[in-house]
Amino acid sequence: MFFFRIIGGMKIAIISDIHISASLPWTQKVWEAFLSRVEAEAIPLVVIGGDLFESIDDAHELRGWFSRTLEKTKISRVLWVAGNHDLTNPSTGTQLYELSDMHFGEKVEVCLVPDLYVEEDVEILAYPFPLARTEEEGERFSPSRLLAHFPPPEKRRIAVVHAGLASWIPQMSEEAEVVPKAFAKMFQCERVFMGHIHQRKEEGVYRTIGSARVWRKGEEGDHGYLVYDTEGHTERFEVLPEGRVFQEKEVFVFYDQVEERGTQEFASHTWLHLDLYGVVQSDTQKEAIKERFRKKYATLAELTFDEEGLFLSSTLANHPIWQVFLTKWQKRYEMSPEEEKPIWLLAREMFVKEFLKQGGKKG
Ligand SMILES: [Mn+2]
Repeated sequence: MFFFRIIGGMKIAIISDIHISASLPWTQKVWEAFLSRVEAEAIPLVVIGGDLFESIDDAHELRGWFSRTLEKTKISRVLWVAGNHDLTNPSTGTQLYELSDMHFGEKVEVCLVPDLYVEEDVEILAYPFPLARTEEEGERFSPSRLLAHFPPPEKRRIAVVHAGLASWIPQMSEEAEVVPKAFAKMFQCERVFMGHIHQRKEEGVYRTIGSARVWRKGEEGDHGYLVYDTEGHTERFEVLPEGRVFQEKEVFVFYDQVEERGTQEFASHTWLHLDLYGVVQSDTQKEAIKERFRKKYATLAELTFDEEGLFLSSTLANHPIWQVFLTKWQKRYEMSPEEEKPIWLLAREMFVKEFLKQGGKKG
């Protein structure tokens, strides 16, 4: 006997904090890579947990491209819960457009104020970034006021919000940009997916989606999106390699010598940040060292430097401690047998590091 099993439930792809920027074409590729994966899995619904764009200006400039990327796919709907970057331009502080005036194609629904979306087998409570210019606007985001607006759930309810959770932020009153810890209970949500926080966390029914791509220095770990299954009430994380991986590494520089510890093998999607510290003879020498690294890591997605710990020898060479140490060190190093040389190199590095930490000032 054969049974025809009707597979219930549906999958929802939840992505957040992509920060697509017109000036960074690779960020547009992250979105395109995401869409092709979602389509390959035949997921019909995409929910964006905010900060789809880096700013409202990027949203304005890229809206045509954005709607075209969706037209080509079989994805039927995109629910976009607005984030602070979508609504404003945080870097300039000025704003020429309103998100509500823009169109992103037939498939996209932009959610600007808290709302409830009832799907076939799940309810999605969308809570965008609580941008309020007036007290009246603020009221629309007040969780206690909102309670009266939403009927009790008739099916499993989840939430997608662009805000932090009060309990994650020490000494924070439960105000703007933050939802109270009781949010899930108040609205009877069985899962709350949160954008805005660029790392992945889990606390009770709360999950952060994490940034879909490395947005700034220090965003370590994998970047990607979640696939939520309404039937099993489970979610899984999918890595988006195009969203890059951030790696940071210290490199000791002593004139034209560089000492790089740890791995020198990186995936091509890596953003490698090198912390250069030590001494160089001149700015020309510094540039030459950076150029060497640029060649060495030419295949990586991005290479950046921190040079704050890299000093010109002229600023240190006249210091008596520096002179004593280095003259003696040079002699000992040259006299020492080969197998002891690494120890001497380490001693020099430790001295330079300690000396530079004090700015070469203390006697
Ligand atoms: Mn963000």
